[in-house]
Amino acid sequence: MKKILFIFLSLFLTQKAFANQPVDWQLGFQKAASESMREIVAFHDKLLLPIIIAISVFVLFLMLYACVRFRASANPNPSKRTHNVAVEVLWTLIPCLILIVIAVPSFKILYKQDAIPKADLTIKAIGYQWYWGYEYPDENIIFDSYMIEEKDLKADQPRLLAVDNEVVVPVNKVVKVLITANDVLHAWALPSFGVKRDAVPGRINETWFKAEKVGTYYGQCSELCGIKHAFMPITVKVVSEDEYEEWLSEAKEKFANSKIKTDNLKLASK
Ligand SMILES: [Cu+2]
Repeated sequence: MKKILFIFLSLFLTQKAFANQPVDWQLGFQKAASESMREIVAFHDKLLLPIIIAISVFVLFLMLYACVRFRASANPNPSKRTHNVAVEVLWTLIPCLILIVIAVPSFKILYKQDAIPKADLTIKAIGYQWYWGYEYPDENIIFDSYMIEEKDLKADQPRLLAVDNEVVVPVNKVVKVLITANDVLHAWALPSFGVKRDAVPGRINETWFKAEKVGTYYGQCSELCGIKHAFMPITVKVVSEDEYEEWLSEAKEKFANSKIKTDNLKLASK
């Protein structure tokens, strides 16, 4: 009994805060943490997957049927038929109809993601070779976010995903993300929020998310951007509003230095 209690307690105690990252042998999507991602997952699971399975099964059945029904031994004199109007109309029309059935809900989700609701806060992500820089323009916070090397990882930090300075955002708030790059194309992607946008030098792309659960979420640069493309992960920490305020006041002090440094650099390069 004691043992069971111990196992139960240890299971309970080791449960970490909600974290989303790829897991071994994962087949599907990461768990959704925003409405937008929930819709994407539902679209995939309830519409795309059944259609794909139905088409695959149907084609497999046709192939097996043709192999057996029209085998050489049963058909010593092969048929000379080359056209069948009815079949040709059907195999053009049915795929068109299937595409329309897929397109309607797909466009609905796309347009919903495209319209940014009134933002509660704005962050700017800048892709560099090979790390991400972040700005909170309204709070005057600027910092860089580097991947933590494998030898420096702490116990709860996932390899190739954890960074030194995480993006921190409050839960249940609309976060607008401005995305750009300084050198080559990068892409800011966070699977749990259903967010992926190219970071293009000289241009600012926009996206948004509203995280519904407190936790740590991991993403990666999703545009081949050079030799260390795999080593510029994205970590977003979603916290309660109080914790966010606390972080803000700390961050304003912690990153004040780097702001001055960047400003000096800008001045020096002029
Ligand atoms: Cu990149």
